[in-house]
Amino acid sequence: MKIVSTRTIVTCPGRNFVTVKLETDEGVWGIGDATLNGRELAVATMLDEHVLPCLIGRDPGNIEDIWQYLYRGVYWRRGAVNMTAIAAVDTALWDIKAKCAGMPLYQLLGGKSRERVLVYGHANGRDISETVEEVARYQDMGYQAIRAQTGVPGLESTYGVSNSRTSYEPADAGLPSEHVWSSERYLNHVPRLFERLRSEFGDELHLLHDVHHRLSPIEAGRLGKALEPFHLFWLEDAVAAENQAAFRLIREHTTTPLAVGEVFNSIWDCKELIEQQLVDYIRASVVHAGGISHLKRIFDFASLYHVRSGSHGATDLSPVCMGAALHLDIAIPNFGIQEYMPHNEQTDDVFPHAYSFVNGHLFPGETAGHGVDIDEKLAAKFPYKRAYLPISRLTDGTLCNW
Ligand code: GCO
Ligand code: MG
Repeated sequence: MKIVSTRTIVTCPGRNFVTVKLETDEGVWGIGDATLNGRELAVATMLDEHVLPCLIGRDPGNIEDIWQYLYRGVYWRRGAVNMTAIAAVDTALWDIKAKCAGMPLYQLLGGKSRERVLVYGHANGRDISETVEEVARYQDMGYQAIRAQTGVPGLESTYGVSNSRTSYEPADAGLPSEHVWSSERYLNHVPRLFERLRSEFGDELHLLHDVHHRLSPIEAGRLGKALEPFHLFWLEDAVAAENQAAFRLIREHTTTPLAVGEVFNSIWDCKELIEQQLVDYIRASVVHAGGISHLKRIFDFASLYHVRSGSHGATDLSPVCMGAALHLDIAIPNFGIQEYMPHNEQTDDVFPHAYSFVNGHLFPGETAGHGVDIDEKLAAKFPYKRAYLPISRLTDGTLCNW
């Protein structure tokens, strides 16, 4: 079998998505997600100009060799744009292989290690009472794990919290918006939220919280310690993780479980964190960490050190990434949890998919391949719109981590 045609499809059914489609001489095709929020066309250009032309005539069955060809063969390694492009090709190749085998992808990854995939949803409120209402609403929808975020008094807006009570979407049209951040105000406020949530909802519900890389290691230690009585499932992205050793300081101060990795794109970004057991969950995703092949390598490595998976699943990752992630989630031994933010209706129409949500869990479905397709005609009706993630500044104007 040979790859005979390739293309990149950019569409914006509410937000931008980039998709790779590979077609073979036997009429089987596969698709992969190539979306990198705020830098979408960089990946599309990388694919169109540099990656996809090298695939014509290759046997799509040689997934590992094609991965190595695109990674080692180009001299310039790693990087979000590069690894997202490789991820898209890898995901499309696994889709083709599973379709040829007539099996859902998880069968090729070793079969099911569990019956269903535990997911967490997002409850956000402008203040604590609104977050409490939202957590109750998510519980009513069947969620057994809920990420809780709240607005911080004195700060006009906070990441993760929509000002309009619609579902949260950080990317802005036009140039990036700028938000003001104060770690001190945040640190004083967040423990109050979780104290209230435990008193309202009891001990059983899994509660998670995302810090979005905002704190210093010692501040993160303080937060983890303050949250210990409310036993979080995890505290996410407490600090930026370029300096992996920084997590040691957090660990020295708290037993709150730590999660990190949504901006990682390679096993080398997680190596020290995993090997030294500085985190409990690794949150890398299929689309940003080199595809099914590389993410499985990361999770297998993590399994040696009691680190479990918790893949990023925000709405800026397309349904193609979600579909592929679910096959990995159901197959690997060290699955932890999967993030799930449902896409809007238009996105679901552009990307018909086999996965389904039932009672706090996702099921990948039994369709051959990863179970997600793209309606190209419909996709063409939603042209690309430039959008950026916001910028964050301290009260004195100093730029800080988004
Ligand atoms: C999450 C993430 C998102 C990111 C977004 C950036 O945990 O889901 O932190 O909220 O901000 O995916 O592209
Ligand atoms: Mg996050």
